[in-house]
Amino acid sequence: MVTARKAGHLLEDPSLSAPLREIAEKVLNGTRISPEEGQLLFEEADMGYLGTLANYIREKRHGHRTYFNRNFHIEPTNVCLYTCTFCSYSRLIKKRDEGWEYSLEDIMDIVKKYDDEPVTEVHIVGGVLPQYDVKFYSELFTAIKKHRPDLHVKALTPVEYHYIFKKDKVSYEEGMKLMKEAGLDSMPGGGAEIFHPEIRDQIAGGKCSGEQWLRIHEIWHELGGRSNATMLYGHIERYEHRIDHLEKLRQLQDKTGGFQTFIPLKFRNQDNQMSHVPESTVVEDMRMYALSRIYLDNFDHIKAYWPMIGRTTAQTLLSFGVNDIDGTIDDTTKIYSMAGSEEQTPAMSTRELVNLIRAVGRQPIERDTLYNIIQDYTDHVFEEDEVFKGYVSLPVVNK
Ligand code: V47
Ligand code: SF4
Repeated sequence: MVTARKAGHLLEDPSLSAPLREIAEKVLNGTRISPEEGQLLFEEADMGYLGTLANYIREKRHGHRTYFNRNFHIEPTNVCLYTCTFCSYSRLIKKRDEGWEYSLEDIMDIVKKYDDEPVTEVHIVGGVLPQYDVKFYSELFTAIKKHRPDLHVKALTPVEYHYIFKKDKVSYEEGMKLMKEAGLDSMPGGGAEIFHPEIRDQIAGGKCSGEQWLRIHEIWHELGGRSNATMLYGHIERYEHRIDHLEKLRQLQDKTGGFQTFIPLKFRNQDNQMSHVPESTVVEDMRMYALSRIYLDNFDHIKAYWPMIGRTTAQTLLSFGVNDIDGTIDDTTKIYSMAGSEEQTPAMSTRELVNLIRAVGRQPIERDTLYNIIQDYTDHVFEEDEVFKGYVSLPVVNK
């Protein structure tokens, strides 16, 4: 455990500048840091300093507890109207024959493949196309809930919601209410990218703005829903844009309390329009995660999404503010493998996830999407023949 005394050693470091000492004191006292102080941390604080403070907060909040869940993804299509420059996954409409477009029945077939598996969540997200409208998603969520009421539907982002509500001429408020009634349980954190228009217009032009992203989450929170938040970092943004993004999330969280988890997403540069932009170093990744933990004092959880960042970095991040590493995934997402992640076939059994967490001295806890504890694996002994797969193999449907 990093106790206050151990973290307090930072303050005894004679080489520490006065402003960094002041910030460390604030963090150790549980006082919120300002955007200017956040900017200073990005510019001047080294990995050791940030890691010590972030780990102090992590252990104060969660001890060694490290959460994961058993989930699978469904990506209804990889054809998309938009042309985000960081996206390796989407195919333009004119090349739609290179991609896939699932029907409602195709998607239900995938859901049914998991009938005998102990998964608790389906994460649905993909490209934006006109046939996937309010009616389609309402019918889909209703069908999933009818088939398996206890499966948590974590689906779509403000990118899709903004598009379908506008197309079908319903307000955000009416639209989110319809989704809730149809069976939507929570919203994942995607589509946030970088809120600041100076960057957003260059990398994600045409899709919902930062303000619209935040407004849709706000409305969802007002309806009693929970959601996650992300930030795509390490491309053409500057530190001030990262702080602007974190600050807007912190302000909305003060207002609604509806965010559960923040997930920094490292830009991966394979096969996209920004392939010439070098990826951030692992040291920069460590700093980014630690800074998120320090800055977002009103977020309960910081997640390292292992299919994107890789298993070994995810393990290391458990000492840099992270207390969640997402789930078994079951090779059901292509977003990161197509963008050059180390994880080309992202799937882990429960046993593998548990061992990954244990190997770095942390306590593996299986949670559901809303962080209710399903099982504490700290002292669990796996039987030789115990198969906690939580995943099945799926054929690639290519239409
Ligand atoms: O919005 C796309 C990102 C996001 C690349 O809420 C890329 O639990 C890096 O949000 N390099 C979608 N990132 C995924 C997402 C997510 C994933 C896991 C869990 C949760 C959650 C949310 O993926 C997109 C975009 O920011 N992305 N391409 C890329 N080349
Ligand atoms: Fe479409 Fe999403 Fe890719 Fe942008 S990131 S092109 S919205 S699939």
